Amino acid sequence: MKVLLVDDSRSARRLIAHYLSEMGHEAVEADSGDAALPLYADLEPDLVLTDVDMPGMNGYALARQLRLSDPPDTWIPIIFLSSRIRDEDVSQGVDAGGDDYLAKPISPVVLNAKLRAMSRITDMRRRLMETSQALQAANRNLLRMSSMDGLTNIANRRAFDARLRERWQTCREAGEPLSLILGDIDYFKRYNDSYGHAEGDDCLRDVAAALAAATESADITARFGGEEFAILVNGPATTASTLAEAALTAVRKLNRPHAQSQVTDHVTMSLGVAGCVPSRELRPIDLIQAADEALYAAKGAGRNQSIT
Ligand code: GH3
Ligand code: MG
Ligand code: MG
Ligand code: MG
Repeated sequence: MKVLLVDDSRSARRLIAHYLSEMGHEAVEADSGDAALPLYADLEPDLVLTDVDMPGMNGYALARQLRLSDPPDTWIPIIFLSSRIRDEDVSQGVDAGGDDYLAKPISPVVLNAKLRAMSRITDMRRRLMETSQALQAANRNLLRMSSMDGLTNIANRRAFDARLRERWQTCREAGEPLSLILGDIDYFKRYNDSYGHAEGDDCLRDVAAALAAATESADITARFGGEEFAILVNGPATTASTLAEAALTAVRKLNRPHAQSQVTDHVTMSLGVAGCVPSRELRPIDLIQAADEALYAAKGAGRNQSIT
């Protein structure tokens, strides 16, 4: 262990430093509380051994300062050394942030035992912190994954539904318009039939990436279902229409062959756009239904287009 040893008495420091090095620990010495503070910050010791009675900042004040300077989830053991150990001293030492009290003159056997006890706790703490950090990272990862579509790597239906509820509420309170684009790939069943399901998956990934890139200004672009996509837009239907045209163009520009399509010989998409100002009389499902009706109309009007 790296031990910060604070004592105004040079002879006391020498003796304890000698004990510490015999026990295989590294001692860094400070002759006052004021000298100890910057050392503590620089060295990041594993443990602090401090005298109580010192000119200037005494051991208790030092302990309080150290605890204040520590980030919330760190804990470096502080052990007081004093020839004066009354019950109140021990109590005061603990209140100042200390963990134990050792009587001077120091017994090397007791000192060694206390250091072993403290290092047992710090080791356990370190392991717990590592486990907790690993769990937090895993949790963040799970959270991210639970809102992402596994095939296309864009937002999934769950994330879309949650976002729609959020935006609906906010727009309703602010009296602002909210719009939705629903898109569906044209003749995708035929695509699967002629190119195979794996190629179909690849097509979905390409279309999703093209849509996401073309609709970066949207609130969220998500895979809504099999080969259907939903794009939520903060603004009126006219804004969403412009974005839908951009999405349409982006999919066309993929130039992905689709020999069995009845529209062109490349993969295309149909889009339906709807907008509203959310109110008490309306529900999010009404916006979805309106966009779905527009999409149905786009399909009926020959596909490869967007209808508002
Ligand atoms: P329309 O132009 O009217 O939309 O015709 P369509 O063939 O695209 O419509 P339909 O809903 O009949 O077919 C959708 C197809 O999408 C059927 C299904 O096999 C396919 N599909 C849905 N999810 C996936 C997927 O994850 N991967 C692949 N490869 N195909 C999928
Ligand atoms: Mg002293
Ligand atoms: Mg469909
Ligand atoms: Mg389709």
